[in-house]
Amino acid sequence: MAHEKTFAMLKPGILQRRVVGEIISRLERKGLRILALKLMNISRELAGQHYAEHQGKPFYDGLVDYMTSGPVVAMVLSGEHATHQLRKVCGPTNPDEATPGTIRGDFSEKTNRNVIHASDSVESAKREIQLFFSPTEIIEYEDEHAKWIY
Ligand code: 3AN
Repeated sequence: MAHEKTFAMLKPGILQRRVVGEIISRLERKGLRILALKLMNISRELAGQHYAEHQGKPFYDGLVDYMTSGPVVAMVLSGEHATHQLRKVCGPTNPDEATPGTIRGDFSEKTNRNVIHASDSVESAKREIQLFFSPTEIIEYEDEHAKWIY
């Protein structure tokens, strides 16, 4: 089994909309397991590191303004092919293309407010997890239910 860790972040506004529990439920229902979870206010520096690949793009400044505009919910998830599974549950970057039933399809209207971040590869997940969490914040534990999911 290719078990791996991945990174997700519910973006600003999510607490005010009171849909954090509903979205996390969808991730759990898919079989993803929470290993770390926290509320954070992101600094501009951290937002810049996280979105380094987008520096210089027309939407970059607005993206950093938005990501630092209120608390986010950051998490480390694990599961078989967790990065791919998480991306599928989220749906495409542009909510216009996200089908109903996906998180972005159900909870968002615009690309610049697409509700959730999900790592796009195993390598990105490793980098992002290290940016947002210290090793002691990631909790490994027995999972007696895994045999019913995998
Ligand atoms: P994803 O989050 O699906 O991996 P990326 O990495 O291409 O997508 O984009 C990162 C974030 O930048 C998106 N979640 C979105 O908030 C914002 N973004 C990407 N493309 C655009 C765009 N064309 N206009 C506005 N915001 C964008």
